[in-house]
Order: sequence, then C-alpha cells, then structure tokens
Amino acid sequence: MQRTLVLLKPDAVQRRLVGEIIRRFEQKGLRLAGLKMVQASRDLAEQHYAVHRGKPFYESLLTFLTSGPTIAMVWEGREAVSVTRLLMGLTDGARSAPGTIRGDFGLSVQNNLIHGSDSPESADAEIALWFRPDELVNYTCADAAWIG
Ligand code: IDP
Ligand code: MG
Repeated sequence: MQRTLVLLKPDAVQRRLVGEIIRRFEQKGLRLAGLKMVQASRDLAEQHYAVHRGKPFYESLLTFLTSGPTIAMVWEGREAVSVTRLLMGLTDGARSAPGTIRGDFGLSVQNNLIHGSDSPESADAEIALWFRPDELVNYTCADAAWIG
C-alpha cells in the first residue's frame, strides 16, 4: 500500500474548495491517513520546495505557500502517488484536462490549488517533513475488500 503527501494550498482554502477536493479523493477510494491545517513557515516552505531553489518563480512560490493556511493530508491506497497526480492534472491549470482538480478549478500556473508528491521516495520525505509519525493513523475502512 502506497502513501502520498497532499497539500491543499492557501488558494484552495481561501476559495473554499477544501471539501470539494477531499470529496474527490474519498470518491476515488483512497484512504485518509492524516490531516491537519498548517500555517506554513518560511522554513517549512523552503524545505518543501528545496528542489525549486534558484528558479525564477521560487520566491513567489514561497510567498504563496506561506500566505495563509494549508491543509496537509496523507492519502493511502494502491498506486496512491500516481493516482493523486492524475486527480490533480498538470501543473498549469490552463493546460489541465477538465475532470481534474486543476483543470476544473484554475487557470494559474502558480496558484494551482494542490500539491501531490511526484514519487514514492518524495512522498516518504515529504510526509516526514509535514507529519510526525504519531499524527498518522492506521485503520481499516469498512469497504476495503471491495476497493483495490
Ligand atoms: P507540480 O506541483 O505539478 O509538481 P512543480 O514543477 O513541482 O509542479 O512546481 C511546484 C509548484 O511551483 C507548482 O505546483 C506551482 O505552484 C509552482 N510553479 C511551477 N512552475 C511555475 C512557473 O513556471 N511559474 C510560477 N509558478 C510555478
Ligand atoms: Mg512537483
């Protein structure tokens, strides 16, 4: 079973899209293993986006991620990393297909509502950055035998 880190970025919270986005993850069959609201510090944002340090949009991206509360979640299930990326759509909302979160709710490249880890290795590192082990819960969903 794979885990992935999902962030509903400050624009998702400000635009009241949190429930709509979480609904899509539940509907797909992924299992929620952790959830909290975080006002990201500059330090946390820098660590999270370390791979983008030096890019032209880096400073603006940090300002965005620290501009208001973020919903941090861990979702678990079969192929959770790639399933989440498919639910999200492409980075640029304008290029994302309808039916995806970014395709349905945005036009922006930066303010694109959601982050999802891009590999199982990134997921492990990002989950450890945003959550303590005791903030993640192991349990079985009642319909587990019916969902892959
Ligand atoms: P991803 O979130 O689809 O994995 P990344 O390339 O990892 O996209 O970029 C991280 C985040 O940085 C994006 O989600 C978006 O918020 C922002 N970003 C990426 N490319 C640009 C850009 O060209 N201009 C402004 N912001 C960008
Ligand atoms: Mg990325």
